[in-house]
Amino acid sequence: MAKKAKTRTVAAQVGKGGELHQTSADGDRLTTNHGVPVSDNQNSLKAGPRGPSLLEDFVLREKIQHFDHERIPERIVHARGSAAHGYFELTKSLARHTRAKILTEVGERTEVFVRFSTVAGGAGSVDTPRDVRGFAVKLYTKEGNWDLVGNNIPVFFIQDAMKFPDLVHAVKMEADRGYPQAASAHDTFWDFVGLMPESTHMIMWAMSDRAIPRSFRMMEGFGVNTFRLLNAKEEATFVKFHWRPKLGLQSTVWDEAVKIAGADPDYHRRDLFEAIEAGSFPEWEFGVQLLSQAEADALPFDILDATKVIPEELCPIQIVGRLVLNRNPDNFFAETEQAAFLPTNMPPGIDVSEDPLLQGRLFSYQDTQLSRLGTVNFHQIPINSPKGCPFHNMQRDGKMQTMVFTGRANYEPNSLAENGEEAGPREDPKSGFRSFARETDGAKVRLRSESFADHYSYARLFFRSQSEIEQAHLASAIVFELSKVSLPHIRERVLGNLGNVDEELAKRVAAGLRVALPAKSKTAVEPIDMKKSDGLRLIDKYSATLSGRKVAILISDGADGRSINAVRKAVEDEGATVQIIAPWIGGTSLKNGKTLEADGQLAGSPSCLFDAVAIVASQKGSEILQKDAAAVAFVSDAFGHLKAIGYSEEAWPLLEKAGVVKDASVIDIADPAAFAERAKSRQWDREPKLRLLA
Ligand code: HDE
Repeated sequence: MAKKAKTRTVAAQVGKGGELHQTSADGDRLTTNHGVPVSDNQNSLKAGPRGPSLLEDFVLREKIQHFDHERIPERIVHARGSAAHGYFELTKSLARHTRAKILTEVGERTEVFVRFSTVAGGAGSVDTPRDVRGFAVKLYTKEGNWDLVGNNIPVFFIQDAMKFPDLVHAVKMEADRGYPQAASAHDTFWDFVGLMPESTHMIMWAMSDRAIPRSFRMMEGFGVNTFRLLNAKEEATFVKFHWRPKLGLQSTVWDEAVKIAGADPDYHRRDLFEAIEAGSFPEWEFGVQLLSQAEADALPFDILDATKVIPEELCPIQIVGRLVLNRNPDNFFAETEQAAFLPTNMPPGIDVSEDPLLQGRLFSYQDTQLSRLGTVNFHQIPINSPKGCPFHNMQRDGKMQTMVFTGRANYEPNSLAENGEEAGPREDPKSGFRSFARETDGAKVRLRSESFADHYSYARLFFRSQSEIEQAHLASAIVFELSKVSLPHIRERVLGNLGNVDEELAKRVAAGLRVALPAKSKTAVEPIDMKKSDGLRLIDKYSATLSGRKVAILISDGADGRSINAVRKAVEDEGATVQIIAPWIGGTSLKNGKTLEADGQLAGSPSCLFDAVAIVASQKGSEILQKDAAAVAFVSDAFGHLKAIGYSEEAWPLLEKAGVVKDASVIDIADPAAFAERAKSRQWDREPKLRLLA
């Protein structure tokens, strides 16, 4: 009997966002893109069974041609990224400052799409290079999309958009050799940096552990540029936007980041996807720093200068909302790849400032979509369309026009309605977007304002505000990067600039490189000493928690199942997920004769992929593990990456072979709760004993 054909209509496949959804289960019959049923999807049309293929074969040609064009140009920066859907909810109204509904309607949930990214690497590059991370949020508000396209570092390398192409050329693969991929540790980047002292503050952040995050879920986000809020009376307030992760901040250590890159190039992508699949939804608080014009004028820097932060001590961050990511994209290409974030997307009540970096961004993002997505109609791609409200205007036609506009009126004003009035949408002076009526004066000039001239005070503030271990990481990161620079004069120039930040820092870096310390470089403005800001630290912001973290239990044949379960329970109770790692994926024979399947095979699951590890082995099992370099490295890396290591007594010889020295985070799992407690943090005081830091 013939199978009953599915009768799903196109309408039934329309998704929430208006997009056409199709799963491979839709429809029983394979067709061409134009609906012609296909009789054979295995063989091309040939002149005889062994003959050449025929040009006539439109089925083959259509299939291959579509495939040939599957890729679109990757983003020129931020090409490597991962995204998720979720919602934003306002918890405190900012009605005094803005008329934007998204910031005044408390409790309303607004759909969002958030894309995290690295900056320098290509779309296929690894997730854990030392790099800034993008934190781009598209909020589908009732008054149009609001794209808050930020980073995980609150400042930027340059002050004026004019320098952006130079910066990006310098950091990307070098022009002649096409490498290094996704790395700032090379001549051209540090050449640019040395010649552009305004980048020094950002360099401090980029060389700090912020640039090697543990997870997208454990990063802060910043709008970076200064924006304005506008209230109903057209009064303006300067605003800086912040996202703060509920899981706390956390980074990797550099050696760990390097090893993760090999062990799992998709480390952050997988982490985000798996967390959401498991129902562990990442969440951020949404905060604002608000400043009046007078308060901005009183700052020791220009609020339009994106190379400066406003220390929290000067202007506290008010938490006014939250962001939750609770749904993975259905299709990476359709959503994550085609998402187009535009800093020009702002609802009425939010406006830009004159920050010359932001001003350039207002052009660039719209423009780049034309080469990436190929048409002015990219706003019709479902991920980019407003979902919180309709959109209407008289723009028509263009490549890939998917809308069928009806009626004669495609211009405004017109009088084509039946009653002789105007047909179609009209401007709304009251609720429409209005720019802040800022007075402008002065001559048209190509100048950098004098108020942008201090390039070192904030770099100094940042460095001096860091804890000892963070300063050591920062100095060591610069040593690492400059060690990859081959031209001595480039290193020298950077060292000369560092002298203006902090003489001690410059000395430490020079000593780490074993080169002579040059004289300080000349400055446009003598840096000043500012009051230290604890808010600029990172490690202090780590939460001691296992929530959202991963613990590995490495087991051997003959391991005690009760011990394994006790460790598992102790860390799971604290919110961690557990993976059993063993030399064999198929099954390890436990002491009680039962078999336990592993979640990961040892050689493919090194300890760098976990936040803490426990080794539960029998004596014999431990002897076998000691002969396996992967097992020894599993332990020695966990130790080197300052992680808690739990061990069964029989496993101790393996730890010894791996060079483990007992400290507060090396714990006998006879006390699983103690292990779970230590697993919540890193053992920072171990580091100076096992790593040469600058
Ligand atoms: Fe971007 N940036 N950018 N940028 N940027 C792009 O837009 C640009 C800057 C940021 O997940 C591009 O759609 C200029 C600062 C993120 O799709 C491009 C300048 C900040 C993303 C572009 C800056 C950012 C981008 C490339 C200096 C933090 C990824 C593809 C004036 C506030 C968005 C695209 C996503 C992407 C231009 C500086 C963040 C070329 C000209 C500062 C998170 O248009």
